[in-house]
Amino acid sequence: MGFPKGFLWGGATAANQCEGAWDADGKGPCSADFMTQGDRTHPREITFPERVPGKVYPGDVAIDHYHRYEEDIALFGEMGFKCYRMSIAWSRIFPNGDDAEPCEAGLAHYDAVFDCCRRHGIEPLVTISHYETPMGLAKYGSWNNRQVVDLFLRYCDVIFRRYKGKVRYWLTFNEINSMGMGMMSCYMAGGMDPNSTLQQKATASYHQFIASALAVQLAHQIDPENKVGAMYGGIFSYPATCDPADIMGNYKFMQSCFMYPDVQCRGAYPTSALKEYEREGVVLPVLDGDADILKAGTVDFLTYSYYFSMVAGKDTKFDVATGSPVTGYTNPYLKTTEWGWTIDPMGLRYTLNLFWDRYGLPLMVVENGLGVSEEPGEDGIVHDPYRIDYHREHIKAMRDAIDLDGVEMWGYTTWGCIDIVSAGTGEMRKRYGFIYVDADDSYQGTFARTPKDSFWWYKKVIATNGEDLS
Ligand code: BGP
Repeated sequence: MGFPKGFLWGGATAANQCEGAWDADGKGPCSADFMTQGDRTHPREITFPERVPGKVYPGDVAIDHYHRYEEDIALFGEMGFKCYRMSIAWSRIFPNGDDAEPCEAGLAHYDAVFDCCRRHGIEPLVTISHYETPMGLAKYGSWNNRQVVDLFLRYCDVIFRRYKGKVRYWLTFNEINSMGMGMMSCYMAGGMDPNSTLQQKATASYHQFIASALAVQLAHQIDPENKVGAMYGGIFSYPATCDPADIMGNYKFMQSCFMYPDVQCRGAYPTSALKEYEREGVVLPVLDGDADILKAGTVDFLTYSYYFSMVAGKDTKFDVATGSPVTGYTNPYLKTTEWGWTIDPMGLRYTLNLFWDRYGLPLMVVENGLGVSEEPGEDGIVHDPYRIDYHREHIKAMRDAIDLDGVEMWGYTTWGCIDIVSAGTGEMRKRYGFIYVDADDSYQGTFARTPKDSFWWYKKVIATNGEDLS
């Protein structure tokens, strides 16, 4: 009973949100390098192709993980992490995306990071593309252009060979469904023009699916030990009422979101998505042989981020033009965070069941956490019982899914295991970590790392393989 032996407990980050060193050692400009800071009410701005003097670009310094990874990974080791989900910055390996040769300094950096993980007994789980696209690819139209599939595959080929034996778990695209969502999302998901049309976003998604399927095959070919997963950005909704019209409205909304894991897990587009595209006049850029590529490149496991649940119904239209995930309903049964995200541990069990029943693939929750603005107390320590409660309830929900429902789970990596930049707002104040980082919203501070109370709690959870949640 309980979590299986070898369960991958750990935490997660993304290069653009923690590394900083945005132009160090040959790194080229990436999508994140043109995103300013926003806040709860003002979205981040995208200033590509310029960087505007005087604006805060949070990824420039972030938490300086690029230079402090040894200290950070040692702290993860101290917590007993079995797994560290991180991403490689593509623009450290191919600074412009289409360079003739990879950048040795970038490759050597991740060698050192993976070696450091191994020294601490930590299995790296590597996201190949996490909201960080070399902006040298913009001249191709980014993912609108099939050539970018080849450039991505070249990047994969280089990292799969270089890190063979050091990395065994890979995720192709972070929250691949972001491509179909709002303007900022398609920019984040693939360096796309934020004003991209539905046709362009559908084309870009199509190319990412092909790229992902080819990457799965390449990874297996280079090292049969490799396991490659999909990563879905956890949008889930409940029907607003039991009115059949609400049930159908919610179902249609979910169908449009599940198109992404459907393609990656089943190897083909669902008919509902094809019909929707047909109605909208979208034509997918299918080449001969593509159907076989998608079929042969299904993933080994499915991962997702889980922060909140939503409500949808008869008035919900998945706005295909803006792709906005706002459904028009709220859930009176759930409390929300400072940033307005519902807190719904049972929803986690629900979604684990849903995906297990739908695909029968092993699952990992690779992002989950509570973003809070918090300060250390007089003793210099952040006391965060709210974070402990949050994770305790979500861990119980996973345990129920495993014990009571028979769901197969490989692991759980909490989001922002150390405080990092918020992807949505660029704020530092939205903190998820078990480790406090002394940096403010202007990215000033000592950058000292201090364990919060939750650090010691999570350490105990891992040491007891999820038995002791007290
Ligand atoms: C996911 C992203 C992450 C991450 C997280 C939390 O969508 O994959 O990169 O940041 O959300 O969001 P935020 O940072 O906006 O709180």
